[in-house]
Formats: sequence, C-alpha cells, structure tokens
Amino acid sequence: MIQKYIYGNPFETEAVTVSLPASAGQPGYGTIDLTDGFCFAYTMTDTDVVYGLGEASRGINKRGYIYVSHCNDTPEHTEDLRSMYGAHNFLVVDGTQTFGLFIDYPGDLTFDIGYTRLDALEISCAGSDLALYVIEGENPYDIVKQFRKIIGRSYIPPKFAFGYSQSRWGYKTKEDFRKVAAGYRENHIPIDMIYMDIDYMQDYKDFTLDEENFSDFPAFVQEMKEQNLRLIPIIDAGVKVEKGYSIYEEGVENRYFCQREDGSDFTAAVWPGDTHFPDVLNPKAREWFGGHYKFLTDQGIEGFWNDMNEPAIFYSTEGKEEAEEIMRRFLSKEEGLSLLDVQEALAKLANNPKDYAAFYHQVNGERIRHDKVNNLFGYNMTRAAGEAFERFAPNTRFLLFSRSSYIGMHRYGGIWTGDNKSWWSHLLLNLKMLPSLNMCGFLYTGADLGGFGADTTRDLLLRWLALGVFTPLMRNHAAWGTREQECYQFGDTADFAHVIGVRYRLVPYLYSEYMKAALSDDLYFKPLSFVYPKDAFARQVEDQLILGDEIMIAPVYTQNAAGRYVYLPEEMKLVKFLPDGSLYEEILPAGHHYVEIALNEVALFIRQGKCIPVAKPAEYVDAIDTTNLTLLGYTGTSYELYEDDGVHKDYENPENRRILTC
Ligand code: MIG
Repeated sequence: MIQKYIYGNPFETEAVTVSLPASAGQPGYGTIDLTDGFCFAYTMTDTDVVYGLGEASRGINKRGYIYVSHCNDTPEHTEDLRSMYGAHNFLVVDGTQTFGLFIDYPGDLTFDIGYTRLDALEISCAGSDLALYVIEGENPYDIVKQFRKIIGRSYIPPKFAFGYSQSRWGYKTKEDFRKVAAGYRENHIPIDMIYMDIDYMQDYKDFTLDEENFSDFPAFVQEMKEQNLRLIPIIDAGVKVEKGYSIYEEGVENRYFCQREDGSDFTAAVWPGDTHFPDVLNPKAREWFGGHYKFLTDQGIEGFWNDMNEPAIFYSTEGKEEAEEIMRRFLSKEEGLSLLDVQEALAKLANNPKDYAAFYHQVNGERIRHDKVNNLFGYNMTRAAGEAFERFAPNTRFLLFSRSSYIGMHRYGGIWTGDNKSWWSHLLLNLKMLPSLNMCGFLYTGADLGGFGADTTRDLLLRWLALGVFTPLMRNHAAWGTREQECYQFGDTADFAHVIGVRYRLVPYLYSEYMKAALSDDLYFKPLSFVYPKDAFARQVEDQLILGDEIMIAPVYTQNAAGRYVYLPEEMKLVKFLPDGSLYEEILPAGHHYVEIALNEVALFIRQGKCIPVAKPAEYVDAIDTTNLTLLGYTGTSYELYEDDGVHKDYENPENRRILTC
C-alpha cells in the first residue's frame, strides 16, 4: 500500500508516473516537523537495516552514515563522500517496523541514517514543498516492487549494449580507434563498442566532429560496423559560447539557455571554455536540445553517454572575476593578503554553490532558481535525448546513459557511476551500489571497470572484469594520463579473452534476466536478504549478490587472493569457467566455504533447483548462437528464456519466451 503526503506546493519532477490521491493526516511512521524546512524523524532499533539511496557511497545497508542528495561532479569517491552524481531519494527501513519512503524533492536533501545518533533516522531539507510517499508491504522486496510500479518501466537498451566495451579519455583520431579495434579483434578478445570521449568534437562543441580527424564520419562508422563494432560518442551539458556555432546561435535566439536573474544567459566555463547550459527543464528547450542528437544518429550512431550534467562548472564568469580581483590585489602587494588567499579563491571556483543559485530555468511560464531543482538537470538532459529518439525512430532502441540522474531518469537511460579509481576498494564499492541502484529503477548500470583515475594493474583489471561480466553495462574506461588500460596492454591476452568470453557465453541468460526484470519492474541484482528473508546472516552479507532468479555472484575483490570465503544461504552448485573452456561444477551445502577462484577464472553459484542457459563462445553479441544453448545447473529443472530481436520494442510478443529444460 502506498500513501502520498503533500507538503506545500511541490515542484512536479515527473519521477512518479501514476497519479495517487493525496492522503490527509500524518504518515504512520516517524514524526514530521515543518518548523524549519522539512524533517522526518524515526527511531531505529538495533537490528533495523536500511536499504536504498541508489548511487551512494558505503554499504548495501546504509546505516551508520550521512548522505546528501545533491548531484555534483565529484571525482573522489572516498568512504566519507556524502553526495555523488545522482539523487535517489528512496529507502526502505527493515526491522521492527518495515516501510519504504520516497521523498520527491529536487533540491538538496539530507539522510542522516544513524550518523548523528546511532538510532536516529532523520531526513531533512531546507525547503518544505515536497511529496512524501510511504510504502507498506510484506517485506523490503515487496516494498521495492511496489515503488518501482509507480515510477514507470526502466529503460531498455538494445541488445548490443550487453556486449563488452572499451573507452578511454584521450582517443583522438581514427587511427586511435582502429588500434583499439585491432588490439581486440586480433587477440580474439570479444568486444562490441568503443566509446568516443570529448576529443572527437571540434573544440569540445556538442554535435560537431573534429574536422581534421573525423572527415567522412559516416564511412568511419561503417568501417567499424564492418568489424562488428559500434562507436558511442559522449555529449556534454555545456554548449560552447561561439559566434556562428549554430547550436549556440539557436539557443541564444530562442532563449533556450539558463538565464541569470537579469535575463542574460548564464555563462560557466567547462571543457569548451565559456558555455551556456541548455534549459532542459523547459519542454521546448528540451525538445530542441534532444533534436540535435540527430546530427550523429544520421551518421549511423546508435548510442550516447551524457556527461557533465550535474551540471559541472569549472568556473563561472562571476567566480572568475572575483578570483582575478584577489589575484590582482595579491600582486599589488595588498597588506594582509597571502598566497593562501589566492589559493583559496582558486579552490572555490569549481562547482561553487553560489553559482548554482545564480541561474534560472523556465518551466511552464514560471521561473525557478536552479539550486532548488539542481537534481533534475542530468535527468532532463538525458530525457531530452530519450524523447528525441522516440521521435526519430519510435520502434528502435538506442543505447543511452548518463552521469547525473534523479529517479524518473531511469525510464530514459541508464547511468554509469562516474570517476572511480583503480582501487580494490572501488571494485567492492561497485558491487555494493548495484542492488541499491536497481531498487531506484536504474537497471542498465555499471562502473568504469579497471578504474577511471589512477593506474590499474593486470590483476585488478582481471578481477574487476570478472564482476563486470555480470553488470549490464560492461565498460573498461580510464582517465587521460593514466596507464593504458585496454585488455591487450597487459601481456598474455588469453586470460582477458577468456574472462570477457564468459560474458558472451552468458549474454542470453543475462539479457533474459534483464528483460524480465525491466518488463515486470523487478530487480536484476538483489541483496541476499531479499531472497532469504529469514536468514539472519544473509542480512549482513555485503559482498555477494543474487542476480536474476537463478544465480549468486561472489567476486574476488582483494589483491593477491587465490579465492575467497562465500556464504551459501542454501545448497548451491558452484560453477567455474576454466581458462581451457571447460567447466568445474560442484554442489556445495549451505554454509560458509572457502572457494578457490584463479585470476583467469569466472565463478558463479546456481541456486538449488535452478538452471541457466549458456551459449558457445562468440566475439560480438550478434554472433551469439541462441538456438544452440546448453543448460547448466540442476537436472530436471527448467528455465524460461526471454529473447527478442534486441533492436525493436516488441516486448510483449509471447514468442519472446520459451522454456528450456535441463
Ligand atoms: O572533467 O570527458 O566522468 O568519464 O572521461 C572530466 C572526460 C570530464 C568526466 C567523466 C569521464 C570522462 C571525462 N569527464
């Protein structure tokens, strides 16, 4: 059961797609205080577990820390991080009382989950215009499913998006891309996509191509397709300020950019230098911005990633002037000013809260200050693209994911979890975020495998790929200036070909589970406790996940380990994909086990009474033979396979489902 409570006059975020009547009175849980903004307070008991919050630091159980929904370009994902790129205001308290909460509020919102006081849950924000949804159900899993029903169906990518992909910030020329293609194809490491980062554009201008490096782009897209590779370009939020650049001119002329209080276009510097932000909250501007993706789809492009859409700001014009003033005063030897003051002024330039309160959106004839709706920008930039694809080709799926997001965006695209590092702890963090993201509707998601910042190592990349085998988005991405991270850079490529090869053998199953989850508003990744609610130990497991209905995963996430301890809530069949192409299978009883998993092996656990389909090896998604699947698991059981053409939207066709028996 879902109750909706309205406070004040909330901004319509369109996160919820079902219209529910507003309830009168007080929610049945906690207390609400409106004296200073909004505050929901609840006292937790010792054993309560808190799930949710989507993209956030720390554990599957969110207890014991404080999180702030504030979409922000934040490249340091340390344990004490409070805000990331996404704002996903949904959580479930599971314990003495079990209930879910969704706070539909587009400004900054704080979740103090036992940080200030171990037993106190406090959700608060400065504003008092919001919608609060309180969800009751049989258990947390049931509550999550009810929540997912009211926010609408999750985004469904084309099937090729379940392939492996390579990315790197720094590929500049056709030659760079050809080298990656050859590196993979010659070593028989399966791959489907290569990502184009900002350097493909002319001077970092959206919807342009570097004139020198990418002449005759359609022919190049075709050349890659002949190798069964798709190019996936990035689109940044800021539009370069440049006379004569058509996107800039159109935006200025139609007043489609975010404006300052005085009505002038707000200017912030990002990669292109000075830019204006498209006012994607304004439906007209959204349609206009989205329409421009056609520049690339017309040249054969079938997928995009949207970046810098928190929106990230290196510095605003006003910020720059202030910093320059301090520098001038320092250089003219003004008394009392030290170099530290200059340093401080420079440090304050990027993503300064002051700047986010200095520009406005036009929504249905009303003007709204950006900081009050900050968390909706990435959502609506990605929605601009998603809505545009619907217009270009209503029956065709495009690959689309974003860095910044809010619940509601999950209907238009996926997300990747941003600028992690080549740290072992970030492999584990990647795993922990997955079920929480799924609870908030984000099914097509993954982290930069191998780590974005810092230099990776061969073993970290292999171990991370062995988790990535299971994440819908499986992308290796690295930052400019870091060690080269393509799989063929680390000697003995056979290990990489094998690990990624396992992904391709599992695509029919993973795709089927993804589609079933998306079509029934269910989870692809679940915490163990959702499947084994009576198992007290399962509530504590933070390094294993249930995938779909059939399997459990338990990747190795520490260096120099030959395996790891795994907890089995019930008997399961351990399957190891060995590098020689054979399988190791062993039935293990419920309980704790040490399982050896070598660097070049992929392990999974099939639940009792279940089986999964496995395909023959293939080097790209379209080459997977789904007519010839082997069933793995418990004999005498069956599996319902979902399969479609992977391109169109004929999801409900009964022919998409068939029963396979083991
Ligand atoms: O300021 O486009 O998270 O994936 O490689 C950095 C360059 C901008 C941040 C993204 C990252 C991407 C990078 N971008």
